[in-house]
Parts: sequence; structure tokens; C-alpha cells
Amino acid sequence: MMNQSVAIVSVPFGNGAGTSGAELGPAHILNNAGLPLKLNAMNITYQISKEIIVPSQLPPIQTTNAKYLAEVLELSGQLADRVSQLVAQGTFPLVLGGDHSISIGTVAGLAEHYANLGVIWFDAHSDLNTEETSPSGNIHGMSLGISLGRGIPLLTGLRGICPKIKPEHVAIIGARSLDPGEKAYIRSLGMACYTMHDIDRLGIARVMDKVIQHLRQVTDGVHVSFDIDSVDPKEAPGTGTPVKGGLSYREAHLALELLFQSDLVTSAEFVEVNPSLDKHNKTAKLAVELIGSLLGEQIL
Ligand code: Z70
Ligand code: MN
Ligand code: MN
Ligand code: MN
Repeated sequence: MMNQSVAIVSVPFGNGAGTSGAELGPAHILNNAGLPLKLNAMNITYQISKEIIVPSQLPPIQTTNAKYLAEVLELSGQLADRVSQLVAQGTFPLVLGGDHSISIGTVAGLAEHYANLGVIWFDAHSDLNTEETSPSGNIHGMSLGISLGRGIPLLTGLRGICPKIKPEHVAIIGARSLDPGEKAYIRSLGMACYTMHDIDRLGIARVMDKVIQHLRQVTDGVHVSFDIDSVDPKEAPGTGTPVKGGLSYREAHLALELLFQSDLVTSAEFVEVNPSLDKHNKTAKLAVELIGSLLGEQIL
């Protein structure tokens, strides 16, 4: 994996979340928490790709319960273009959010290159709502569903590939706050969803071994979509929707260390760092450390 050069893409977009502040994430991860220093210390070759220009105050598209649909649609198209270009160039896209709605664009760009893309979705939530099941109307709670072809046609149809990913190629890890419509959907598809209960019982290492073993057999690329709220709020207080009972500091690192060792991962995004809610930049620093583990930082 790391014979590739990493291309960092900043996506300062927060309109998909109910709380503002996630749009400040990329700048904090890069400038305040020192991602470049970490990559330099690891001898990783990287480029900082031009920041995505985020749309704002577009005219509303349609009567919809989904908030900021016009902005999410425009942003998703731009990000899909960029991610697709970076894959075509042979680089490893590392996308920095921003709220989790940006995943719609990241995955759309990846889907142009991988017919059987695996997605490992670390999250306290499952982001599988539709306009109908969403309690909030926030699109960051719908993004995984949209990539699976569930929900708003303008977004599921992006780039003419629908669905972008197949349910049997997805693994959700760290779930502990699911809405009724999301639970019903996960059960109906038999989707792999490793809840905190499962992680407590099996341990994160066995969970990761199962996910890696399965995805190795059925996918042609694996994207890691890491919502920082998968980690316990004690370690990651700076996020819009903290949920207690999350991954411990070491569980999160071990999961990503094992993914590095698997040599399966072809792209990643880190989302939902909200510097406005953070304490001493703790959450942005955690994101940098976790990126280090995913990209091969070794303890010894
Ligand atoms: C809820 C909804 C969500 C992140 C909150 C919350 C979704 N299920 N996702 N924070 N990252 O509004 O759909
Ligand atoms: Mn999420
Ligand atoms: Mn979440
Ligand atoms: Mn959140």
C-alpha cells in the first residue's frame, strides 16, 4: 500500500451535519495537529492536493426533507472528479472532512475505478437513513445508504453508476446509535455491522480479521471511511454527535494497524472532526495519530 504516494484532499464542508464546525476540520488536521510532520517522520511521500472549493447558498433544488441538498450535490460532483483523477494518477487518496456527507463524492469517484469496492465504515452511527427515515434531515446520516443506492436519486445516480457499492462489500464497525429504519435495512440485507456489543464480545482484532478475510476474497479495492465519532468521546470530544461507549484509543489504533498489515486499503477519509467543539485540539490530533497507524506507523 505505501509504495504509493499519498494525495491529501481537504474538504472543508459542514452543511451535511446538524452542528456547524466540521468544515474547520481539514485546516486543523493539517496545520494545527501536524499531519505533514507525521508523514514526514514516517518517510511517506505525499502531495497536498488543491483544497476543494465548497459551494454555499445555492438555490434550493426541490422540496425535500434533506437539508442543503443542492450544496451536497455540487460538492459531491467536485470531490468525485478529484478522487477519480487521483486514483487514475496512481496516488492513494486521503480525504479530510468535513462532515460524513462528503463520502458520497469520495465513493462516487472511487466507483469509477473499482467495480467491487469494499468500504469499511467506522462510525457510532450507520448513516443509512433516507429522507423518509431520517429524524434530522441531515445528509451526513444518509451517506452510506446513498452509496448503496438507497435514497435521493439525484445523489444515488451521481456519475451514472448506481449503486456505487454492494451491501456484501460493506462492513460497519463501532455502531451504537442506529435509527429504527437503519436497523430494519441492515437486517433485511444481512449487512455486516459490528456493533460495540460485538466488539466487546469478540475483541477488535477478531472483528478486523473477519472483515479483512472477507473483503480480501470479494473486493478489488478497499476504502476506509473513518467517522471520528466511532471513537469514545473521552478520546474524541470534538465531534458533532458524540455517543458514549465507543472504541477505545487502542481499539481504534489496532483496527487501523491491522488494516495496514492487510495491505488491502486503497483509499481513506477521516471525517466529523469538529474543532469548534474540541478540547485543546485533542480530536484533530487523534485523527493524525490514527492516519499514522493506517499508513503504517510502527510502535517498534
Ligand atoms: C442520525 C441522523 C449522524 C454522524 C450523526 C445521526 C447521524 N442517525 N452521523 N453524526 N456522523 O440524523 O440520521
Ligand atoms: Mn458518519
Ligand atoms: Mn457518526
Ligand atoms: Mn457526528
